[in-house]
Amino acid sequence: MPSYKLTYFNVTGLGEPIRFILHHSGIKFEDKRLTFDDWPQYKSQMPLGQVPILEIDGKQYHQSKAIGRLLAKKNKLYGSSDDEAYEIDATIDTIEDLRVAFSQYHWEKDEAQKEKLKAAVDTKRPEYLQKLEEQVKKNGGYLVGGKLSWADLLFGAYAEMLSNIQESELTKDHPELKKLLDKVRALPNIKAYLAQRPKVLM
Ligand SMILES: N[C@@H](CCC(=O)N[C@@H](CS)C(=O)NCC(=O)O)C(=O)O
Repeated sequence: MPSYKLTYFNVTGLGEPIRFILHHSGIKFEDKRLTFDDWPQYKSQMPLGQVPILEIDGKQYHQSKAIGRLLAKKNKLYGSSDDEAYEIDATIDTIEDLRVAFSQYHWEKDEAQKEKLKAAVDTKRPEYLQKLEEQVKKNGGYLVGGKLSWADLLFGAYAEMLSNIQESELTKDHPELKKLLDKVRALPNIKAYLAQRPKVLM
């Protein structure tokens, strides 16, 4: 049995979809959560000086989406055909674009620039969520192919942070996405993980 270790911060950002895939797939792993104070001593050990990093039997894997794809392929969460895999990739890119817009807004310190970034989020959010809403409606309650894929898990993992940033539930105006989110959070291993997860910083 390979050994898995995920190193990331105690937040629900780029590492959280990886945690969701590992938990959902029943893979035991060490969930190492660095503090921001500890980070300087770890940075130089990481490829590109960033996290998340997944280690499988001591080999380091970097880049969160590449790690997600690798795990999704190994655990049948990457569709049933090349076309479905493409749909999953495109959906993940769409959700990631939205996450980046939220994140840029959230971390911006300059007030004038922050206003501009908020306007960008306010334009992008309804457009992107509506597209995803229609996708879920068309795909029998999932984002792609009528069954669970890592696109659903990534959406479920990011929704909490995006809701925290906008200070209201991300899916409040999108009933299909809300149902999807509830479904992901009710998956037995995800539910158990969320129930015992340490209190996250965001
Ligand atoms: N493209 C990379 C981005 C990784 C990234 O931006 N990681 C941030 C945390 S979310 C980080 O390590 N920040 C600390 C630093 O750059 O010193 C990925 O998807 O893994």
